[in-house]
This record gives sequence, structure tokens and C-alpha cells, in this order.
Amino acid sequence: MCDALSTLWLMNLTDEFGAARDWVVAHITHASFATPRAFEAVPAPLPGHAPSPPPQRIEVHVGVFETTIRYVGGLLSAAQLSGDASLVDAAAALASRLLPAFNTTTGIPFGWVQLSGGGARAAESAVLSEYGSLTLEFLTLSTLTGDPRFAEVVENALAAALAAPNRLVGKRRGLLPTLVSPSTGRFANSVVSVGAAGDSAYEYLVKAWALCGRGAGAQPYVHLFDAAADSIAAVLTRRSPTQRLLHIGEAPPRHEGPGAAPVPPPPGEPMQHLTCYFVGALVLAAEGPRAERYMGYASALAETCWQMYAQSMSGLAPDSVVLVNRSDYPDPDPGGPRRFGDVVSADARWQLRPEALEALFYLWRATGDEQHRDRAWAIFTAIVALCSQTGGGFTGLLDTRFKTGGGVDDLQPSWLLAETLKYAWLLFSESSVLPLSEWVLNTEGHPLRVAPHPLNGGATLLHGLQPRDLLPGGTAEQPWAAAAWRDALRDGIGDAAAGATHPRPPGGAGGGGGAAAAARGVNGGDGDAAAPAERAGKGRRNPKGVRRSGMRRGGGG
Ligand code: DMJ
Repeated sequence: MCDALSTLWLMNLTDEFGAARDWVVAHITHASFATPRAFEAVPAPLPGHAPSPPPQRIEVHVGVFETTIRYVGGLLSAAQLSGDASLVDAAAALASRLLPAFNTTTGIPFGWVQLSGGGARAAESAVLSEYGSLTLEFLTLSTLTGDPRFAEVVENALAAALAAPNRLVGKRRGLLPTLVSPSTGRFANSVVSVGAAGDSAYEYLVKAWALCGRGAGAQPYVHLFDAAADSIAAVLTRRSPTQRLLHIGEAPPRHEGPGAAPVPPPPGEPMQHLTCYFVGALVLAAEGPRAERYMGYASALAETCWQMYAQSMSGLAPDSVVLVNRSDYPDPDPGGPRRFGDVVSADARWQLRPEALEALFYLWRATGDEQHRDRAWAIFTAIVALCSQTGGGFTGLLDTRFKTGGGVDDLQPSWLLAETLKYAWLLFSESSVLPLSEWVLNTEGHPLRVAPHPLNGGATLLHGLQPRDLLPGGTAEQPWAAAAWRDALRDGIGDAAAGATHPRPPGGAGGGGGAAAAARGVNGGDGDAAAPAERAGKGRRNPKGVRRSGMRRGGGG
């Protein structure tokens, strides 16, 4: 319910928002946080039934990251959208109970904490996507409460990770390994990932900069993001063999001893649906001299994300894919003969995830190209066709390789209401509903208001670092970066979509899309028809990716 608050407000469902707000404030402000049911409603007894027993008091640990992005972020967003100060108090009370997680030798937080005040669970390693994705909520807390502790703990944690003695160097200098020890401050592996375990840490670099009004005091965040993007272009970017679809791989651990040869990526390396979030991060950072390369990459990656849907028999994307030459790869897909393209399912589940709609939302806002809305509509109608449950709610699917989705998992993650349906709705709403110059959406889709950095007269704690301490080699663009971007984008923006230089499969680039096509009454949804977006994709395409919204880098807020 907390995760749905901001969506209810934006959609103008005021009665539902009021009821949800009252329930959430009552439970989160006054609950003991000592039971596993701390966030669950105790349902009112039905007529003729005994009341439910009170929840047992059992000490549990909650995840610092998940509690922050869903609960603290959800409450703060609802407070800023609605102007209800009681939601700020609830967020601050909850976040205060997360602070013991930061009581570590380095300041890098443990991943789990007891909300009742019993302390944090010491784990060997902290995960990058978790400790690196707290800034938006904690900076906003300091802004709204005047209490600097929230901003200080998260920026100290980030500074401690940046000070690790085994930072990555060379072309990987902008990336951080996915695990770090909160006790020693050393990275515990050399795995880098833009998907799970890494993802939102990179998202939060550009969004922290945007949240602080893109001002000079927040420049360290965008320097870090730019360096990460350069490294992703240089070492993680791949193209699929036939359709040349751009995708982001994972860099496995590698032996980095003197003279060691680099370990090549494994064939059929997976890309997770999660990774599609990176499109939006690039769009937000696409200003000044980097605008063209970022928009080009965002556009090409979004094409791959769309193909994950378009080449699926159900019209909904697998949770993870490999991008390979289908004829060289054993394809267990039941619809194989009628499908084409390089996208092969690696984890066929559909979990109602938001990242592709999120990518389309940012591209739509930046370019006004109707193709993005056509694609979003196809995804939305497939969700409605296959995932809406009789009696209410939505469900995930077990196997997207089947037109019918291969059965249901009967689970509705809270991000469906927080993110997936919000991004779909925003794609068909006026930009004035949520201007991105005034709002930044956290990684759970909760809008937070742009405001000056709350510390030191507007300067992040990272501002005090020397350029070489912020990034190995300093903050200036590295000599190899321009060539890395040229290589990453050498097949051109949208070439995979247009089929300009690569073989185009029969029947259009859409393929699959069975449920989406069926939902729109198109050709029986049997996968032989071009997907709606491909047929309609002649709108206001903007191949250079020039922004319409005129935000400028370094504008000082
Ligand atoms: C969301 O809970 C958040 O976006 C998180 O950062 C990772 N992804 C899920 C939804 O897929």
C-alpha cells in the first residue's frame, strides 16, 4: 500500500489515496517494528468472525535498501506530492530506525537492520546496488527535516567505497565491484554489473545530480556517472550477431595479476530485463557534449529492450535473455519456427517488471517520438490481456515463450503499482503532470522534488575529494573514451530497428507479440504480423536524439 501512494496521487485517485495514507501513517508511525507483520494490515473482522489475533512480537531484520526505496521513498514522495507533513514524520521515524546499519568501521552500511533498535546484521559484504542506492531518499529527508545525519551517512558510505584501496582502474575505472566489505572497505570481488547487484547505484549517480538541481555542488555525482557510462561503453557493450542489437553484458571476475590475459565473456552471456533502466539514466544525463552519444546508446538499448518483448510469443519479455544467433543456439522455445531474431529467453518468467516501460517513458519525454508510446501500448495491453486476474489484481507469468504465458505465479510485486503502471500511465499523460526538471523518480518510481543539496551550502560531501580520489585518473575524459563510444555506437542509432544494414526477418521486426497483437485485434496474434509499433513507427523520429526539454548541464539549478 505504501508503494502505491504516489501512483494513487498522480492518478488523482484522491479517496483511495486518503484511505491508504491514513492506514500507512497509523501503522508505520505507531507500529513497534518488531514483528514480521509490522507492515501488514490486521484485517477488520468479518461479521460473525472472531478478530484476527494480534501479530506476534518476533525480532526480524529488514533490508535497508528495500525499506528505503519502497517505504521511505514512498512516504516522502506522497508527502511532497500531497503536501501532507505527517508523511514526512513517518518517513523520518522509519529512516531513523535504519541508521544503526551505518554503524560500521567504514560507514558502509550493513544490508539488514532490526527496526526495533536491536542492531544491524553483520554480513561479510555489502552489495553495491543496495548501499549505493540510498542517496535520493536520504538527501530528501535531510532537506525536509533539517537533520543533516541522513545525507551524511549515505555520502560517507559512498566516499568510503570510492576510497577502497582496490578500486578498478583503466577502462573499468568508472565501475565498482558488486561486493565490498563494510569492515575493511576493500572490494570483495571484481564482478561488475549494470543488472542485479549493481544497477541502481549507477542510476542514483545521475539522479542525485538531477535531484540537487544539476548544480555545481553536485558535480561529483555526474562525474562518477559519466565515468561509469564510459566504462560500460568500453568494456560491457556487446552487439548481437545477426540483428546487431546493442546489449550490456556482465563482466565476470577476472584474474588481474601482472601479465594476466583478460578473460573473454562467455558465449550467450545473459542480459537481464532489469538492465533496461539504464536507458532512462542516459536520457537524464544527455546534455552538452555527451548528449548525442548518450541518446544514441539509450535509443539502441531501448530497441533491444523492445525486441525482448517483440520476439516473445506472449508479447511480454523474459526476465533475462541471451542475444545469440538463433540458428547456432539450441532454442527450446515452443514457438521457435515462427520466431526470428537474436533474442533467446534465458529466464522465461515475466515478473511485471517496469524497466522497459520506464525506458520508453524517458525516451518519449526526451524525443516526443510516438513510436515509444506505440510500444508502451503494446506492452500494456499484453499485461492486461495475460496478467489481470479475475476478481482483481495482476499476476506474473511462468513462461513467456508460450502465447498464453505458460501459467501464472499468482504474485503481484509492489513495483507493479509503484512503477510499471505509473510509467505506462505517465506515457499517456501531459508532461506537465510530472515535469522532469522539477521531479526525480527514485528507483521504485516515487517522484522526489528537486532541491538544493542539503549540506555545506549545497555541496555534496564528495565535493571535497580531489579529482584523482573521486576517480582513478581524475575526472577528465580519458583518452580511450571517444573511441569506445564510436565502437559501441558504430552500427548507428536505431539501425537494428530500421533493418538498414542487417537482414530483416520476414514479417517485420515485431514478431511474437501474440497477446499484444491479440489485445489490439491484430491478425490473431500469431506472431506473423508486424508489431503495432513497427507499423506505426514513422512518427516524429529524432535520430540525433536532440532533447526537446532544454535542460542544460551544469546550469547551477
Ligand atoms: C524495483 O523494485 C526497483 O526498481 C529496484 O531498483 C530493482 N528493480 C525492481 C523492479 O524490477
